[in-house]
This record gives sequence, structure tokens and C-alpha cells, in this order.
Amino acid sequence: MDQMIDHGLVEAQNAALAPALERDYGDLGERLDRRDIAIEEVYRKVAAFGVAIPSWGVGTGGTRFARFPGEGEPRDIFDKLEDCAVIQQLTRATPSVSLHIPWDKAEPGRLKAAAERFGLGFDAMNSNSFQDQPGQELSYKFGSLSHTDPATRQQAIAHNLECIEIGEAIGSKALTVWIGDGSNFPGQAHFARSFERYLASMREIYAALPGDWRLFSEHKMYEPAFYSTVVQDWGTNYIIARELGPQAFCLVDLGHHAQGVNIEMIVSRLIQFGKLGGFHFNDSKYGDDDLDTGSIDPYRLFLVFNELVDAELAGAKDFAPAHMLDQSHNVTDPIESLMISATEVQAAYARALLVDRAALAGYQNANDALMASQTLKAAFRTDVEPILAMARLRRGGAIDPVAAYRASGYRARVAAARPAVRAGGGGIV
Ligand SMILES: [Mn+2]
Repeated sequence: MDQMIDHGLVEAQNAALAPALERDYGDLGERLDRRDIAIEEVYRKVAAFGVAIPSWGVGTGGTRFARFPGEGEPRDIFDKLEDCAVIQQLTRATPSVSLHIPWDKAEPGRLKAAAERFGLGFDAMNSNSFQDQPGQELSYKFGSLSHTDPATRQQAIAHNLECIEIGEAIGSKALTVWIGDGSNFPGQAHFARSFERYLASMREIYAALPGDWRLFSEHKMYEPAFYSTVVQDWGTNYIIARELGPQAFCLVDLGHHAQGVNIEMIVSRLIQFGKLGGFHFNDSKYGDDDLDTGSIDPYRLFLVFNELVDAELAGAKDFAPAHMLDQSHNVTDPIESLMISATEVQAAYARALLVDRAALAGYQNANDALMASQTLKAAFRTDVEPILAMARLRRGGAIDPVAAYRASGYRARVAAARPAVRAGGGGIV
């Protein structure tokens, strides 16, 4: 398998860091023993855990105001796959890539070969009916799957069917649909008719799903439509998944909720009724900020994983959530941000595995609010970094991925090989 970063350099760095890591790992193992937790069991689960990289994440993001391109940005999907390979090589936590059509459109055989070169797989396909593409016949200015014009709806449906077709050719097993449809003025759109048109379009897409595929619908409260959005919240999303059928599930993007909303509780509800499809991880302070996962509120991320681990251990029905990062990197090197974010997600999972669930259930039944909360805090406060670092070391990754990446000079190398493309306007992706 090809490696983008010199493995000798990673090994040399690891050799210097390994003795301290071994001590830290042994020490953590002893402390977990006292809590009746076997560190190797936690290790095994963490090592098997993966989060997908969105192809668009390796490019520099932007806001609706401006985009400041980084050095050596990927020019096409093949450059993006190389950057994704770097992230996977060093973190061993990101085995798959989620493609966005048409941005990543290429001959499927070439896509497959490029991914196989690095041992990468393909996660969910993402369709795009929130932008107009060059040469596109009908505009999505006033919507796509819920558009008032049947021909525009058909065009958007056909695009989603094409995404499934490409996905089938490259080994993907899911389609994620997010639409920007909505309205900016009261009265502009009829809420019920818009939603009925959306459902009718989605039924056509659902009917084209291969038997082993899943369809994810992603809700978002606002933006680009600022007065009303057709798929605005988890309630609407749940209705969609239920109306479509057993292969339809809800996708939860952490940034797509109102401030202060209890997302972990939404996660629990969707799990309880067998409709949690997966996640787009990111973080936010104010709205759909698309900041790096865990950079603002790692406790909320932990609380989401607390629900996921609870369901995993209980053997919840239809429970196989897809994990993907979905964030915009405006001021950092996207590769570094994605490496750190992947380990933040892994850390939240590892900490959630440490929750003493028998004790928690006891405190819940006894209405001992303080000790119930402390039980979660005890798990959250545990430094799981030695487990994560060991999962990288034992599987050929880097103990310190960012240090290895910086030492490799990868960014400067690709900057020389990838001439800067002229900066576009708004860079929101
Ligand atoms: Mn998203």
C-alpha cells in the first residue's frame, strides 16, 4: 500500500515517544483496573472505531464573506484522496472518505483504484441540489426536491439517482441528502405542499436504493433559507424516515440545531425508535459554525457518545450509526484539523466506554442527581490519550500525528506540485 508520509520518519518519531507512552498506558491500565475496567477491552473497541473524512474537508473552507485559500490545496478528488490518505496513515482513525457529487465526479474505476492505492474505502455519497452547476438546465434558486416546478424536481431526483449509481460502482452503501429548500419570506412557500412535494421526490429516490443501502436525510434549522426550511429539525426528519421506509434514517449534524438544544436527547429518541442513521461531527459557539469537532464543547460530544455507547451495549435495534466529520477549516491546515478532530471523536467514544453504567442506573433509579452526574464526569475526566496513542502506534500510525505531519514537510511538497487555483468568491461548503 502506498504511503504519503515517509514511514521511516514516523517510526523514528514514535521510537522517541514510545517509552513514555508505554509507562502512561500501563499507569492508566492500573487506574482503570481499580474501576474494574480492562484497558485492553477499551483499546480493542477504540482501535476498531473509525470516522469518515468528507472529501470537501481537506480543502480550505470559507464563509459567505471570503475564502482565504491555503497552500497546496487539493485541485481535484485525486489530490483530496492523497490528503485523506495522510490523515489515515498518521491517525489510523479515518478509514473512509465521503464523496460529494458533482464536486468529486470522476470515472468510478479511477476513483476506486485511487482509494485502493491507500487502503481507503468510500463512506456515504452526498448529493448536491443546493447549487447550480455549469450547464445545468433548471435552477435550484427556489428549491430542488420540493420545487414547485415538476421538471426541476425531476432534475434533482435524477441527480440523486446518479449519486447512487456512482456510489454502487465504488462500493458506497449510503446516500446522504441535504437540501437547502425553504423560504425567506412569510407566505413565500406553503409549508405542507412543499413538504408533500419533498416526500414525493424522496420516495422516488428511495425506490431506487439497492437493497443493502441506507438513505440518510439531514436536517438543518436555517440557512440558506432564513425564514423557513423544508427539512428543519429532527421531528420533520423522523417523519421523513418513517414515511419512506426501513432503509431510511435520520442524520444528525451537530451544528444544525438551535443554540442550547439538547442534541444528546435527540440522539436518544432516534435510537429508541430505530431511526438514527449517523452523524456529521463539528462544533459551534453560535450557529452552524462548522468549527473543529470538540474544539468548543467536548463535554457535549461526550454526552452524545454516552448515548451511543449506551445503545451499543444494550444491542439497540437497527443501530449502526455512520460517523463523519463535516466542518470548515478557515484558519488552520485542514489536514491538521481533521487529524485532531478524528481523535476528538475517538476520545469521546473512549470516555463514554468508561462510564460505570451499573452505578449510573442505580443513581438514576434512586433519584441521586448529584452522583449520577458525577458518574458521567468521572468518565469524562479520565485522560484516554494513552489508549488513543497506543491505537495509532500498534497499527502503524503516529503517536503524535501533527508533529509527524509537520516534520514530513508534506504541505510544502504538495504546494510545489499543486499550483494555486484562482481564489473563488464565497467558499461556504
Ligand atoms: Mn452536514
